[in-house]
Formats: sequence, C-alpha cells, structure tokens
Amino acid sequence: MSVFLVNPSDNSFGTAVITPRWLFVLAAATPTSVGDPILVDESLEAIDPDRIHPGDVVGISVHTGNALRGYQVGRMARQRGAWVVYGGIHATLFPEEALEKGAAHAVVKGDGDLVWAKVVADCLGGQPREIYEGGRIAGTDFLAARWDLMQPQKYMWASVQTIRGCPKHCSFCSVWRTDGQQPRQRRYQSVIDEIVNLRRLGFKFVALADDNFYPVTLTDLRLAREQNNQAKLQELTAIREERFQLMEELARLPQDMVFFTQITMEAGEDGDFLDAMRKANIKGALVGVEAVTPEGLKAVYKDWNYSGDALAQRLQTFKDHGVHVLGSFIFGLPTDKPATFDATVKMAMRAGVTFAQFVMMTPFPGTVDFTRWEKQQSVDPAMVGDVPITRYWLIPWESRPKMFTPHPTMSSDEIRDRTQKVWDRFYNWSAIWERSACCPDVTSRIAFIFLSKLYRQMYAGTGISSDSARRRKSRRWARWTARQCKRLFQASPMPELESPSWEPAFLRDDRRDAGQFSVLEN
Ligand code: B12
Ligand code: SF4
Repeated sequence: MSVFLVNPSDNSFGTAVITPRWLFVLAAATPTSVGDPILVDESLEAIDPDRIHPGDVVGISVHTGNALRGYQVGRMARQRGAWVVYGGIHATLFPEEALEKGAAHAVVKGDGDLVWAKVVADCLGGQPREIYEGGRIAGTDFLAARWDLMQPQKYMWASVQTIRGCPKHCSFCSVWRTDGQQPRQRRYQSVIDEIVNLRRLGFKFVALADDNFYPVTLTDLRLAREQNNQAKLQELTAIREERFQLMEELARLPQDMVFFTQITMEAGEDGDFLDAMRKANIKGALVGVEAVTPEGLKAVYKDWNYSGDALAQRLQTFKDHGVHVLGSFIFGLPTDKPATFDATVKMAMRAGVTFAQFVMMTPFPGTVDFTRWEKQQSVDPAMVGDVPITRYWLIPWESRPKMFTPHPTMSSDEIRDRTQKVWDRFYNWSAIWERSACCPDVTSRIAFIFLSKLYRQMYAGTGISSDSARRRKSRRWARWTARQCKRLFQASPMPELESPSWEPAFLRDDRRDAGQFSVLEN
C-alpha cells in the first residue's frame, strides 16, 4: 500500500510560486514504516486516478477555496478502495462536511504533525476513527518538512514556518480562532537547519509562512510594564528575544538568500526589529493595510492600524529600513464608497509599497464576519441552486457569485469592476517601471517587472475575464510568465553548506512514531 498526500487545485500551471508547506510537513509526519509518501500537488499537475489502489491511504488538505475540488478527489479515491482522510483549515471547521461530501473515512482537526502517524496506523489496521483532534501543538513540536521529496525545479519559493497563531482579532481572519491567539514559536535551530537544507537544494528564496512574524509589539511591552504585570512582561520579552535570535541566525546564512514574511503594520514603529529583519535578509513583508480610512479600519476591528498621512509614513518607514512592503487592501467593506478605490490606489503608490494586492471582501468561515453573515442569512437564506449562499464553496465555479455579502450602496459588479481597474492601474507598465528603480541592476529590474506582471495575473482573481476563451488565454500567459520567472529564481545548489552545530539539548523528536503528543489548550 502507499500513502498519498494530495494538495487539490482546479488550476494546474506546471510551475507554482510557493510550496504548499503542509504537504512536506505531513510527509515528515508519515511513519517511516510505510515508506515515503507520494506527494501530488495539483497546482502543478492533476492527480492520475489510476495510481490509487485499494488499501492506500489518501490524505487531502482543504482550505475553503479548494474544498470542492478536494471533495472530488476524495470521492474518487474512496471509490477506488482507498482510505480517505481530510485535514487543513476547512476540514477543521467543517469536519461533517468532509465526511458527507468528501466521502471521508476520517478527518483531522487542527495540527497534523503529531497525530498523522496514528491516523495512518488506524487506517492500516482497518479501523480509523471519524474525527481526530490534532489540536494546537507546542512550537517545539513543529516538524521540519521533508524537502527531499520536493521537485525543486517546479517551485519558485520554498516555505518555512517559524511561528503559528496571532494575538490580534481581525474580523475577516480566522487565524486567531483556529491557530489561537497565543504565539507558538518554533525552535530557531530547527528553522535554520531546514533553511540550510533548502539552500543546499538550490533554493535561495524562502517565504516564512507565518501568520504574523511580529507577535509582540512595543505597545504590548509598554502596557505590561504600565500594569506592572511581571509575568506577562517576562513572557513577551522571551518571545521577542527569540525572534531576534532567529533573525541573528538568518543573517549568518549565505547572503544571496531572500526571505519574505507576513507582519502587522505596528512593526513600522519598531526600528530595531526592522533593522534586524533587513540584516536577516527578510527583504519583504505582506502588511495587512486593509483600508485607508478610519471607518474602514473600524469595520474590520483593525483600528490599531494607521490611516491617511500617518499610514503613508508608516509604510514608508518599512522601506526606509530596507524592508519592501506587499500591501494588502480589501474592497467591498460596508464603509467603502466609489471614491475609496481611487483613494486606495493613490495611497498605495504614495506610500511606496513595492507590491500590492486588492482583494474583495470574502466572509471566510471561522471569522467574526462569517458568523455575523450566517446569522443574518438564517432568517431567509439566499440559495444558488440547492446550495445556501453561506456554503458558497460548494457552488460550482461557473455559477458561484463573485461576492457574497451585499454592499449597502454598490452592486457586486461595480465593486468587481472598480477593483479590477485598481489592479490595472497599480500594475500598468509605467507604474511597474517606476517601482523597479529599487532594483540594484538591470537583471533584477527585469526580474521585478516579470514578477509584478505574474503577481497581477495570478492573484487579480476578481473574475473580469469571465468568458472561457479569455480565461484560457490568460492562463496560457500566466503559465509562460511563470516559467520565465522560475528561471530567475533558480540558484546553484550548495550541497556543501553546513548547518551551525547546536547544543545537544536540541534533538530530533521521534515521539510521533510512538503516537504520543501533548496539545496546547488556548
Ligand atoms: C503562507 C500562507 C499563504 C501563502 C502561501 C500559500 C501556499 N502555497 O502555501 C500565500 C501568501 C500565497 C497565501 C495565499 C492565500 N491565502 Co493563505 N495562508 C498562509 C498561512 C499564513 C500559512 C499556511 C501554511 O503554509 N502553514 C504551514 C502549514 C504546515 O500549516 P497548515 O497548512 O495549517 O497545515 C497543518 C494543519 O492544518 C494540518 N493539515 C493541513 N492539511 C492537512 C491534511 C491532512 C490529511 C492532515 C491529516 C492534516 C493537515 O497539518 C498541518 C501541519 O500541522 C495561512 C494561515 C494558517 N494559519 O493556516 C493562510 C491561510 C491558509 N490563507 C488564507 C487565504 C484566505 C489565502 C488567500 C485566499 C488570500 C487571498 N485573498 O488571496 C490566498 C489563496 C491562495 C491559494 N489559492 O491557495 C486563509 C484561508 C482561509 C480559509 N478558510 O480557507 C488562511 C487560513 C489565513 C487567514 N487569513 O485566515 N497564503
Ligand atoms: S489578519 Fe493578520 S493581524 Fe489580523 S488576526 Fe489575522 S493574522 Fe492576525
């Protein structure tokens, strides 16, 4: 029998931007007794059903966007006699749905690092449970990924996680509810070992796939001090110190390495942290700006963010410290007006953000926004065919609306149209050319231009090219650009690169094979 791990996707580009980390972590969690698992990333290539045989174990990860495709794969695998197991954020939130629509034998809720070995053993024993609680494991238990099973020539960026959880509570985000508000830091030695491993393979671009790389703000420290809460102060200081330790170690890695992460805007007031990031070669960060007006920020429970001139200044600070910003903006908030679109793109350009994404307000399950919307809909639920709109991920793509929550003054088409125009304006040739001036030489300037166009093509999914001919053409273009970009990201492997030697206390933990683990409650 074989263990398959499948990352479902409707779109296969042959090349992908970032490695889906869960695939390689679950590979590491697979008991050695069953051999290496077979990894299938459908964003590269769709799964071939003939490879699945009776008795195989098929692990499928679903987030809300790929749940429908995931369920298709699961039904196919079960029909072929395999054990079907789901995990990932969507399965954690809707385990019954995976059992019913995805033909699951079992669903893992929460982290899979430690519980997966038990699930595989139970399947092989013929008696899997329906639900497994993977829980929120301690940072010291996070597994390093099995990069030896990756096809390096297929990905531009690798992904390594250094921390899970986020102390904030934004209304549109599920992270603080599923991953918890208590930051769980991985041991920095384990992070560095994994990155060294990736550089040996020829990866110099690594995304730090963290919810929030800056879990302790200066304000948090000040408040703990003012409240004379010594225990809290000690805890926060320890987390912060470990962040700095990690960055010091990153700074010792080969200097051609480039890291990218996700961070809150508050880091903009912490010059020491930004300087440490620059030294660590963390050259860019996704910053959730969300809205450029105070009303918009209040609507998403993010009024600790800046707006207006202060916002432009704050974002500029990142750049001044050598950290490029990928600004993330949301459109479709109840407070948005037609003028908001123009104000947002102008702000993005004025604030000097290097990349930007403009996403349409989507109520993701597990968020405050989703709960509120589901409650509103419970009275007289809107339906698309026989699916309630609050289960929009089950609606086939062709008939799925592009926006789900009605806006008080603008139609969905108007919001989509205006959002698309903002993407076009931010990523027009002359704007990209101007921004590319941040590159040190001609080659990197060309890389920057390609990457900007690819980013726009892959992520501006507001659906304006709704007819299939235009969609096909746009996919062909994205495929071609992705291939060119891949070349720009390639580095020569450094097989001789050595890991620092760590103290003996830092040992590889093999408790997973024994099925023993502890779960944090928070
Ligand atoms: C890094 C990241 C990205 C990166 C990289 C994506 C990639 N290729 O990997 C980028 C920036 C590209 C990205 C894009 C988007 N992302 Co994102 N992303 C993340 C983030 C921060 C970390 C994901 C990660 O790699 N974690 C590390 C791995 C090891 O953890 P994991 O995936 O949770 O897997 C563990 C468990 O879930 C479990 N598990 C997972 N799968 C399986 C399967 C089995 C069988 C088992 C047993 C267990 C199991 O075990 C794993 C190990 O413990 C998460 C936040 C989060 N906390 O999940 C958001 C998150 C997944 N993203 C989210 C969203 C919304 C998006 C976008 C739609 C944003 C946008 N508007 O464009 C796009 C969609 C892109 C796409 N088509 O997939 C949401 C998803 C919400 C939802 N309900 O689906 C999340 C949860 C963040 C949020 N704000 O709520 N993302
Ligand atoms: S959007 Fe970012 S800052 Fe807000 S809760 Fe989610 S991870 Fe934290």
